[in-house]
Amino acid sequence: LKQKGCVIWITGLSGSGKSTLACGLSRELHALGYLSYVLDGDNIRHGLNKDLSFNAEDRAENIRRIGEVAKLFADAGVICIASLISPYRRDRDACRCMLPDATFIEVYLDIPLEVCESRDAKGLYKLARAGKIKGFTGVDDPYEPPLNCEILVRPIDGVCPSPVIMCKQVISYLDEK
Ligand code: GGZ
Repeated sequence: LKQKGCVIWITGLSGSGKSTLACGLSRELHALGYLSYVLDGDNIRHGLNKDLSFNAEDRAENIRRIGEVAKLFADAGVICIASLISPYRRDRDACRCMLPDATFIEVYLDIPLEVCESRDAKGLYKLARAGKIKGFTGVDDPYEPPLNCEILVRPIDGVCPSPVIMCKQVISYLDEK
């Protein structure tokens, strides 16, 4: 392999575009000849992590397990893309600490709640507002933004970056490194 393994950790609210970015990045990396693998919180909760709920303790465990698996991929030389809300700073930082220096690249999708909520692809925000889902991140559960992420993705002049622009931003960071 002509690549070094690393973890690209994408954090942000539901509807911020994490899965779309992860998928786009994986395609783009493939086109450039790099091997990557996506670990998506929502998918993994159907298999490996199907025993976990959304309370703080189970979210921490979800993040810990995905961090451990991501580390294995990175050890094997793969660019592992983890996309999960991972709302607690402490849990994300614990994953960072498991990895060699400069191999944990935290990408924060800083997309306003109103925008995420207006997308509401699965109607989950609507259910959360109606009280039918309790403890929904951003509605009645916390989200702690990173203090020192490697890549910050945010609207420019009120315009949210498209998936293609987000992808370019991450790829150009990787290029520089
Ligand atoms: C947040 C929830 C919840 C609650 C179900 N809070 O946008 P989605 O739908 O497709 O992805 C979200 C997914 C979040 O799983 P993660 O593993 O990424 O979360 S964490 O990192 O916090 O463990 C959302 C759906 O599950 N979902 N209930 N209460 N998101």
